Amino acid sequence: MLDSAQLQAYDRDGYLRVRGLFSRPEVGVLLDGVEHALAATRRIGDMPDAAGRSSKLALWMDVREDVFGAATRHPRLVGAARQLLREDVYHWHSKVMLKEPRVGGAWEWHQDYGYWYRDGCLYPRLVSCMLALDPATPANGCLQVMPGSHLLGRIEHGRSGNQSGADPERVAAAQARLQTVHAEMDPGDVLFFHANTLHASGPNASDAPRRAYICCYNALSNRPFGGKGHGNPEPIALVPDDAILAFARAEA
Ligand SMILES: O=C(O)CCC(=O)C(=O)O
Repeated sequence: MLDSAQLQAYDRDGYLRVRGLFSRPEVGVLLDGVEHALAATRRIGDMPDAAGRSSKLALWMDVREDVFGAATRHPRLVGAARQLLREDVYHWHSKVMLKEPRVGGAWEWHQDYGYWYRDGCLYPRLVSCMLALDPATPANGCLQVMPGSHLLGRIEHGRSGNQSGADPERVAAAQARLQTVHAEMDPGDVLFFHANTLHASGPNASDAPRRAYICCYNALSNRPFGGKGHGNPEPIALVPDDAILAFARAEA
């Protein structure tokens, strides 16, 4: 359960980092899923950055009976998303970001609502929950956020490499007035951020991967018009608190 100081911080800043929301053993089980099951069960795509560097990710909209489905339906994520959006939520989509050592590319400054507006969501009433699977630092391209940028409203987005980037003139003006914060994270930390929060990340210049699971939830009242959008706009059936650990592979 988030407390009122955390809710206030999220409302003010447009993001909230919760340390150690998931344990190291839970992160270990998720990483095992990334290393041993992801490539076989999900399509891994590439959205090169403006410099042509590879930004690999797997993105899906369904919820399966696997370790990622357990994370999607986990009470610690769904409960926080419900609190932050002040209503019930549904699964919009999930991603595993695979920022590979030395070659993993950047993500340009953008708002997620820059994408999701086009999917028919009338309101930016979605939240992204970024669960760190590796330590995330400036050296390996941790997420950067501009506190308070969620109050700017939706900014026009255009193509930037294979990605969708916010209007660079507006981004520069916002940078001149707002701080840029490097959201450093340890494995198990979760960064919750608003759909209009400006965020970006640099390339991975280190020798270690920077992987993260990002689950996005939409408010149930904000289902897109015109039959568009992602996910299935139905309430989520929660899993028990130990559901991720239940996917631990037996020791060989
Ligand atoms: O993984 C990252 O560094 C960027 C993620 C991101 O920008 C997003 O999911 O919208």
